[in-house]
Amino acid sequence: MKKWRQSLRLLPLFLAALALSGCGKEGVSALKPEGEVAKEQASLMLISLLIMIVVVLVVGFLFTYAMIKYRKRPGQEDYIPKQVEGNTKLELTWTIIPIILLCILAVPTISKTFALSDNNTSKKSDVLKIKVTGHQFWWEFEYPDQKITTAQDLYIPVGKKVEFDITSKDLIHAFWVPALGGKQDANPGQTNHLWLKADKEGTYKGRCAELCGSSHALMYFNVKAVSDKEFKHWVKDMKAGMKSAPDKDRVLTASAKQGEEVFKNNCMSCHAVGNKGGQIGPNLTNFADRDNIGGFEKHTKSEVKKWIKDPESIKPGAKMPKFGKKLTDDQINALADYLFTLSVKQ
Ligand code: HEC
Ligand SMILES: [Cu+2]
Repeated sequence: MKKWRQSLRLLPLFLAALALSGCGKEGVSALKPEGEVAKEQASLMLISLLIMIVVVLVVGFLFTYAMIKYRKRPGQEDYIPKQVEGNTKLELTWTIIPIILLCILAVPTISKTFALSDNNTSKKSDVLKIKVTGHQFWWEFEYPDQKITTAQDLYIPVGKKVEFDITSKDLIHAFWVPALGGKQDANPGQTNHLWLKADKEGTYKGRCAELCGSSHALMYFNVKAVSDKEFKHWVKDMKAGMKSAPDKDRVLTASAKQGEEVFKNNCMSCHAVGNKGGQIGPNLTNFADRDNIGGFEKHTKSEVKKWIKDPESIKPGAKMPKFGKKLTDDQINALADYLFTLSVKQ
C-alpha cells in the first residue's frame, strides 16, 4: 500500500515529462535549438536559469538554517535572538548581490537582443531577404529578389542568414519558429525585423505566437531548410511556375482539366496560381508540394475535398467560403485532382 502511494506521488512528474517530450516531438521547442539565433537565445535562458537556481539554493539554505537554529525550544519560550535590523553590512550585502546578478543577466541579454534583431549588418549578397505577411490564419512569404510568392511552406537554404521583414494584413500576429529562434510581432502598417539561420537540413514547425482569433492555435507553417543547391533549384522551378502557370505546358487528365475550369470560375478571385489570380488567399502555385493543408492538416485529396466543402470544419474561422452547396461532388473531385497537379518539382 505504501509503495503504491509513493509511486502515485511521482505521477505529476511523469505527466510533466510526458507533456514536455510531446512538445519536442512536434518540432515546436525552443529548448532544442537548431540554429545560431535559437542557440544564443537558449544560452540566455540557461544563464538566467542557472542564476535563479543559485539564488533559490542560497536563500533556501539560509531560510532552513534560520528556521532550525532559531526554532522555539522547550524551556526557551521567551528567548529572542540578537536583533540585527539596520545592520549596514547586511543591508549592503543583500542590495549589492542582486545588483551584480542583474548586471550579469542584463549585459548579455541587452547586447544579444540588439544583435539578434539587426538586419543590416551583413553584405547584401550574404543574406536572403524574405517578406512575411501574417493573415488570419495563414502566412504569406515573398522573396523580393527572386520575385517569388508562396504560402504556408517557407523554403530557406541551410547555413545562410535569412532576414525577415515581418508585417500583417489584418491584426497583430507573431512570427515564431521555436527551433530556429524568434519571435517577432507582425503588426499591420509596420515592418519588424528578425533574422534566422538553420544549421541542419530539415523541416521546422513555425507558428503564430500572438492570440489572433479562433484559429490562432492552428496558424502553423513549415520551414523547410534545404541545401544551397536544392534551394537554388527550388527558386528556379518556382520562378518558372510563377511565370507559366496555370495553363502552359501542363499535361492534365480530363478530370484535372475540368478542375482547372472550376478553379478559374470559383477560386481565382482569391487564389493565384503562378502570378495570375487574387491575393486574398494563399498562392497555390506549388500547392501539391506542400506538407500540410492550412499549415497543419494531412495533405491528402480527401482532406482537400473536405476543406473545399467546408474550410471551417478543419480550421474554425478560416476566411474562405464553403463550397459544399455551390459545387457538385463531381466538381470538387475534379478540383482536388487539379490542385494535386500544382507542383513545381521538375
Ligand atoms: C473569398 C476568398 C476565397 C475563395 C473564393 C477561395 N478561397 Fe481558398 N482560401 C482562402 C483563404 C483566406 C485561405 C486560407 C485559410 C487559412 O488557412 O486560414 C484559403 C485556403 C485554401 C487552401 C489551403 C491552402 C494551403 O496551402 O494551405 C486551398 C487548397 C484552397 N483555399 C482552395 C480553394 C478552392 C479550390 C477554391 C475554389 C473552389 C477556393 N479556395 C476559393 C480564400 C478563398
Ligand atoms: Cu496569428
